[in-house]
Amino acid sequence: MGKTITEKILDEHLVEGDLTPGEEIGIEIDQVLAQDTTGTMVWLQFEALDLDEVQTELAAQYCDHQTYQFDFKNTDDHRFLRSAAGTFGAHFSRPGNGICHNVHKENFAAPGKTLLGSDSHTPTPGGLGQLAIGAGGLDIAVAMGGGAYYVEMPEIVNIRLEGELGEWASAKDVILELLGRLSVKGGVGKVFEYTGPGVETLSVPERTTITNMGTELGATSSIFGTDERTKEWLDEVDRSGDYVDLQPDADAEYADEIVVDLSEIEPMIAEPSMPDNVVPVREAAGQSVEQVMIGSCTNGAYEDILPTAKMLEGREVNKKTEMIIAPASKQASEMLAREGWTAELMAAGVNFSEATCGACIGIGHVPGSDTVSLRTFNRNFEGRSGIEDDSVFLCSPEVATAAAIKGEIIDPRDLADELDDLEDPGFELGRGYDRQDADLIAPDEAVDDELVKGPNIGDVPLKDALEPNLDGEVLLRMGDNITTDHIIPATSDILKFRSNVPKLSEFTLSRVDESFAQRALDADGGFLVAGENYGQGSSREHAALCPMYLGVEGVLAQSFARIHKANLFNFGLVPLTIDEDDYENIEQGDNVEIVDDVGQGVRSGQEEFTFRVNGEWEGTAHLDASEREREILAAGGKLSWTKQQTQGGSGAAPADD
Ligand code: MIC
Ligand code: SF4
Repeated sequence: MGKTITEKILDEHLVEGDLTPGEEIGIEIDQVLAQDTTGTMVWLQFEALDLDEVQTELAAQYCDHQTYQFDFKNTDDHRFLRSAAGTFGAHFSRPGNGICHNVHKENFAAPGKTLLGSDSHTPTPGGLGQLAIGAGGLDIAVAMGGGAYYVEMPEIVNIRLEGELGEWASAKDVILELLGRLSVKGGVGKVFEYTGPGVETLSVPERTTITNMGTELGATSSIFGTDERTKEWLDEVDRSGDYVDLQPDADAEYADEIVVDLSEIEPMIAEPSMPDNVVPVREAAGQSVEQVMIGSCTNGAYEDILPTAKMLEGREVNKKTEMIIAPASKQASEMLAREGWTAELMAAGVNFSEATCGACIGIGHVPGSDTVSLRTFNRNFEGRSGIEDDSVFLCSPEVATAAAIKGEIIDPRDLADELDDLEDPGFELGRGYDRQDADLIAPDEAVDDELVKGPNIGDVPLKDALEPNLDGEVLLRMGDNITTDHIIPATSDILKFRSNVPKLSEFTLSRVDESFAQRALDADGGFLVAGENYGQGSSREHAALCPMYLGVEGVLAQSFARIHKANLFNFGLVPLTIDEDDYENIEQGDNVEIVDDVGQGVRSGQEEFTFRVNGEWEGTAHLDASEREREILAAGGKLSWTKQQTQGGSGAAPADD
């Protein structure tokens, strides 16, 4: 039987299991990446595992999320990260050099290789044929130590692209269209593989916009094959030697096929406050816009900013709108500056930010009260921009720029009718990419050889082995699609504590209920209850680590997002699924007792557990876990388990051992 692109790469990297969807597989990881707000935990855990040298072909540590260093704690984190990269053998990208996914794409991403990253948008370089997966920091630390990465073998879905994008339609509209069709949980347990005649009409930066935002579908990863367009990109970034041919076999079998006719795609927009809240721009037209932002790992590349520059040439940003461009990499800023576009854009009324994630997680450029902000980003979860009740729309650079010119949401095709000299800027691949040597420190150029820890950098908390009895209060009952931004927000006032779990824990679920952290501590144990897709969004393991620190023992939810569920296992919290009726009947404050011996049940492979609520009624909860995940739970988390394994001779042992 023929193979898909994903199966070909997985086959080459498989160290455990077989490629049966739904079964756990272990794969060898070639490259890893970490960013500043997850990276500190990665290296603290690397250290706690007694590992002393990176074992993967390549590891890269980026400083990209909080580059403004509002607080010495951020600066200390960056200083620590440089020292860790130097000490253990990773590349270091300095604060301001750009967003991990973009700098990685420009400098290191390679077709056919596996990449694991402590950021949920790690699948970005799937656009050039790399199989890239986001994971929690502890999984990154273990992979960097040479351990395999374990994941449920996904179903491979063929997204067949036909036709060619029409005027004013862009790659962002393609992924928004898919989000509208499939929803934020439509990709859970899946890899989306893009095939068909439409693929060759898209260049690598357009493809990476699509693969980047596959994360919003909940997908394990998204990938394109390689072709002349991949060669063209690798030539531009001076890495043509990294090219390998990657195409699905003609008789490859897919679990499903979704056809997208590119010629029918029109400008789309995601309305507040979910990325799948998608409508054609014309349906949202007329709303006044106070802020427009171009940037983020989705649409902050040189190729995303160029259309804006062309549209604004000889024009001005509307007087009632503020427009900010945050290039995704310093490379993009530099190219725009060299070509004179920066000056043009400034003259048109645009402000530039440094190359950072920043505003995407509420750091800077927080929208005003009751105002509309249009962003080319990938997430618009409520409050993520830094203000509660925000009104953030997601769209392409063309749609965002049209709104900046008009001062209100407008389909760029309609704006082009109004202004007869406005033309579709089209797509143009950047020329003159140059390796960012000044801001990248290679392992052999390291300037540190020991860890430097500021006073805010704490230890990694550990949990005891799993108790036989789980019994406690429902500390919080939540609805569907609770994001990791709800569990541990990422705004600057909170982000500075990512290396200090006791302090960070005080903010746990504060966006849902301010009293939560104190109540959890007082209750000395208990449960969280949620609806569908609990923990969607970020890879931040703090969303499991902090509840664990506060004494939460388990989560009862209708379903879980992939990375968050893995993080719950990694920190010893039991993720149990319950059906809708039981979910409806449980109330906050109820007492839940797992009737079975959990410690023994987890170890012995038991899948169904009876739980009793207030001693009055009983329900059934399911534990969907591999043998390895059960061992991890029983040990109280992956750190303790890996140490036990390493002492016993496996665990973080090299994948090819
Ligand atoms: C995000 O987009 O939510 C983040 C901030 O990049 C996170 C990582 C983090 O929380 O540090 C992600 O996507 O994994
Ligand atoms: Fe940064 Fe936003 Fe991309 Fe996350 S989604 S990596 S915060 S730009």
